[in-house]
Amino acid sequence: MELSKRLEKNCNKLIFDCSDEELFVGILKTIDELKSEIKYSEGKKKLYYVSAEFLIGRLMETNLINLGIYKELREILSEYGKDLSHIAELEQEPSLGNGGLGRLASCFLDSIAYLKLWGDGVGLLYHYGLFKQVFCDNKQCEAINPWISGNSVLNKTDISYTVEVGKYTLKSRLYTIDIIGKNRINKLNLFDLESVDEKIVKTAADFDKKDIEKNLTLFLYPDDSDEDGRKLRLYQEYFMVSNCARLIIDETLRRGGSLERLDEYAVVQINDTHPSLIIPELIRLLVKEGISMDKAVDIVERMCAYTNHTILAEALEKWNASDIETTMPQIFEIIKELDLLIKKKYSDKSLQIIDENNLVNMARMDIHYGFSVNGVASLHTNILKETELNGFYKIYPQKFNNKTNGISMRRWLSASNPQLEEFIVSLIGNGFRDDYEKLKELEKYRDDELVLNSLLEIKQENKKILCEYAENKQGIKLNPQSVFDVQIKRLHEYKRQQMNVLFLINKYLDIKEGKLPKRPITAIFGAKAAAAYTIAKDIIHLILCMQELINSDKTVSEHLQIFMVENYNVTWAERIIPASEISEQISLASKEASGTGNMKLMLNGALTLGTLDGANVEIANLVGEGNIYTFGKSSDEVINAYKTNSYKSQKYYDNDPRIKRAVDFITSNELFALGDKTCLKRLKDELLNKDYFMTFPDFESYTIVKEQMLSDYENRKEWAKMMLMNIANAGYFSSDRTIREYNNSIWQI
Ligand code: 26V
Repeated sequence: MELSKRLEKNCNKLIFDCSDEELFVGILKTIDELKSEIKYSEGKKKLYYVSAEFLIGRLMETNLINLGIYKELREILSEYGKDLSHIAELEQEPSLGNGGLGRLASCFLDSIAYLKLWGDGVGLLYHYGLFKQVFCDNKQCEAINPWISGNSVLNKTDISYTVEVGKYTLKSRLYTIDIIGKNRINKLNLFDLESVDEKIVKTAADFDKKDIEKNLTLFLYPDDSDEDGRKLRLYQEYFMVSNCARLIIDETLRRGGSLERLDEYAVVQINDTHPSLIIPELIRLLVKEGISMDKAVDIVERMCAYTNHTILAEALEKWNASDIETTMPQIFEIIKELDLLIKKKYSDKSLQIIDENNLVNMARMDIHYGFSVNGVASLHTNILKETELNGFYKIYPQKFNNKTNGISMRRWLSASNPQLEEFIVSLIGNGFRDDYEKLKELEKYRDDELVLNSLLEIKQENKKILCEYAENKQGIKLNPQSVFDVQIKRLHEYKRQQMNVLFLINKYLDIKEGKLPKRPITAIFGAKAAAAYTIAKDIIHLILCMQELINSDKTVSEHLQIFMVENYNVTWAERIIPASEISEQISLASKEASGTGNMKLMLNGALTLGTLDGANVEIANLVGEGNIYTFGKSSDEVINAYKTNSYKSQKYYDNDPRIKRAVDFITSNELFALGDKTCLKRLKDELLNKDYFMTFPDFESYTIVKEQMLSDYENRKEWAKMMLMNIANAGYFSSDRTIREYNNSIWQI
């Protein structure tokens, strides 16, 4: 049936007469119909991608793209004066993730389905997910984020398991979200607790942490600064993997597979350590089915692969053995046995699962009892092999491999920047959709003035769209003629948003002294800080105070604006990224495992201002030195500085007047008048006495390179050429490439 007729049938009305809400429902029905017409076969081996987070974003537009009707529908609607992107705005964004790790999992699900591989995601259905960020008195406050009500992407299934854990008997319920690929539909399986009770939540995160039978699937990453909070997280992790293990076993048996050869039917990708308990749980279930312990260990070892996403010690999960013992004794017995086998074999204490402090090291269990360990960018994998996990690399060199992250081009180009995609198609055809490295063909237009001008025009259009969106959402008027300089990512000291603010403070003071930038600058931030992460919240406070100071000072705001978006999420990212011009990737070298925002921004024609960290290194290699702005200490220098404990921040403060001037301003009367003295003083003290992530040593080179970039921006033709080179070389970062690599070398489905 013709698409417009089908839509009218599903809306029960002529398109012209429909409201956006009616069209929204009609489009969902149309998607459901088309989905049900897709025929595909399953296969023998299936992938289970287990993850605590899936930051899926809205689904309508990517579903339409993957069904191949996005463009047609957009055109039909616009004939009737309707705007598909306005209609898509009606979808409530699911709140099931936090940052890069969760967004990566979602890009992977998209590519797995697009490449027609049989692989599902498995996680939890958090009713309130991560908190909603609201700004009050220039601070981040956390509010609950009820996203499920009326959400139509969730399908309730009749699958339910009874999970016995310690003194509890918990009943689960499986909900699924369809992941539409090219002629294939996979699922995101989200387990909920049947007895969960939203009513126990009073305000934001104020709820009884001990009431596991009611709270288990309410929040993602509940505060773990006390024992009850830690136990709740443990229960969540166990609930997730116990359900997943049951699902794997049931699905395998249903298609006639045998548990003795489970590894031929299922492969499990453990996304960071949150799902690591799947290893002892699968072993426990197999033993329960009559398989010997040795055999069960062997089967599970051939099924499980682990991805490491960080080297930050505080983010590598270690659980108190006594907490595991009291909350889940059956699992603890198995972990103890697994640990004993290792202790018998190796005397090296750094290899033990249960260490001398009686902590259970989840990553160590994954490495010993899985067949693959991968890092997420080449520098990161090398650091794992050479330093952090060197002891493991020595005994299992064959297990280690790199899988440089990728992004879904359907979402980060087709859906979020259709103007750019259409322009690319007009230049090189659409063959790149099956192999994004073909974007390289764009390089032949590097001296074509018409093409370069069009790139600048598309960017300008996208900047205007963002300005409108920002004004509607937050009532702020941005200047589309200014340079859009963007830092969007979780707030963490290692990502160094504080370095960016120190630069902006100096810029503010320069302007006050009459030193004006050639062109106005708009600094855009998007970031949530973990609720209990004090210094990260102080950095947000500083950004918001500076935003207020500047925006209420007309003489400055003509030249410099700061805009921090409230509740940064996938939907915001989809608006900001196409409009970005400078991509701030300024983590302390060695600390950012990969980054994926860096890839999205380059694909959309922003130029990277970055340290040689994570995937920035690979971006630099691909685009070549002339098309990226790098600065700062190398990862070797940083690793060495930590080893020798040689860094003292005070010295830099004393010797560099620009550092002193910016840092002192944090506690100036101007900012004290707008902010909280305690927070601002604490932040200044932290920088002066600690600065653990070495902001000061990189500050001078950051300032020089950023100024160079701002001055180069004025040569519009050369800038456009660099934009083109970035877009043309972004194809390597397609998650289709990453998934092909995972499948070829790890999953083999
Ligand atoms: C988590 C936590 C939680 C407790 C407070 C400190 C802290 C610090 C870092 C983390 C991150 C956990 C893992 C993670 O999200 N890693 C990100 O994974 C992305 C996808 O591979 C990658 O692009 C990012 O570089 C990496 O930070």
